[in-house]
Amino acid sequence: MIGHCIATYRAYDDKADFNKKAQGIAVGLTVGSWTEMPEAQKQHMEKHLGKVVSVQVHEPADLQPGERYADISIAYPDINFSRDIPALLVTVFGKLSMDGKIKLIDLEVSESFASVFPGPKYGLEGIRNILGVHDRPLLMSIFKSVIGYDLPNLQEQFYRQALGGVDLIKDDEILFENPLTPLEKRVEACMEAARKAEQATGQKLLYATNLTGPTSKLAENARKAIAAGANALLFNVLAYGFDALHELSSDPSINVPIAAHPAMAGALYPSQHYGISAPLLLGKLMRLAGADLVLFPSPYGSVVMPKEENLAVQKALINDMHHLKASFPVPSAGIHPGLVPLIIGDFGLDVVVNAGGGIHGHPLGTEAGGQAFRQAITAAMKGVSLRDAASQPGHEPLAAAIEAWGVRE
Ligand code: 1AE
Repeated sequence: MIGHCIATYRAYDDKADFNKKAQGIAVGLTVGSWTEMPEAQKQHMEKHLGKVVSVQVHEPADLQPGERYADISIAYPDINFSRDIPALLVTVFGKLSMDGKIKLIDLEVSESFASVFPGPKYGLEGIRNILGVHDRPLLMSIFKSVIGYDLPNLQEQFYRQALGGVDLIKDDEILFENPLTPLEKRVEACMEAARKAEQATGQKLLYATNLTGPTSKLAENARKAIAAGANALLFNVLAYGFDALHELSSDPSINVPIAAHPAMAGALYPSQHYGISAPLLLGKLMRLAGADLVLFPSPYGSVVMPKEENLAVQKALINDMHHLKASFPVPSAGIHPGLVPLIIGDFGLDVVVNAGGGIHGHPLGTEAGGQAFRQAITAAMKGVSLRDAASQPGHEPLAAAIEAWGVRE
């Protein structure tokens, strides 16, 4: 029996016959034409023919112009494409992505297609195991404004972040190979700071160094970083394509967690009418390609995503999906301690709270920035209001953060 991958689209049109449109997609993206095909050829081509699974037209009585749409699901036979994400995406949304108001909203890949993807090597549980932290959300901080920094300054910024009690530190995604802080030297300097901080905090730490360079050098650069001591990687997945992540994550010698950065995602998911939905782009596809952690905007910070969509990304990362481990959700951008109760309320404990400006911009400094987040996490987990927690002795970092950024109810 042939497996199928099912693609679901939302197509907008005020007048179209959506059943006809669905049939056109199913045939057009597989065998090309059907009715004109000679009977003998039809028998041979049947196994390649896409099938319309469902067409649900949204057409309430009070419909306004521009609001009529249909959700169309098409099953594509697996034998039409090789088992890689580029082939899958070009089949289901190659030319179609440019053909009117149509957005790819979901993909259900077959067991057989999924079977060639190892997915996240570590995933959510694996990262918790590495860090030895199982009972609270993790805290990640982001290097900020380090272009033009030399190694001692970078190391100092790393150390200050680490002393604040963060579990992960990621490079800024715009830090590329450069003469002042080249990859291997950067890793050595930061891991030395991580060891020093561990002596003070007793806390393990993952440093996700930015894996950059031409595609042909990515694996080599990842191995160099790991040989220099890197214990995690940051990767700008969408600038390279999902297949590049798949190559890295399925390489046995790249044996550290990979954090997927969403740079460029805004060119693809936010439109109502075009592109690829956030839960598919930043959820399912990132996970299938092997991201251990996935960053994406939250409903609350400086770059926002509607809450419903945000929670759908989270579900795509953690709900059952074939044999794939769950990826760690990392809602990000403009996060400060006053948002922590909302984030934990939405995501539960299996979330990485991630901040750059919300740590480095703390009025008492970077170290206090991390401490304020840890205090906010502890208070939110106990159900204590942040303002009450901030009034307790030793909670000056949280009090100063609230003074600076407030608490979002
Ligand atoms: C959605 C990605 C967020 C990110 O990479 C980043 O650098 C955030 O920085 P802050 O927390 O907004 O300063």
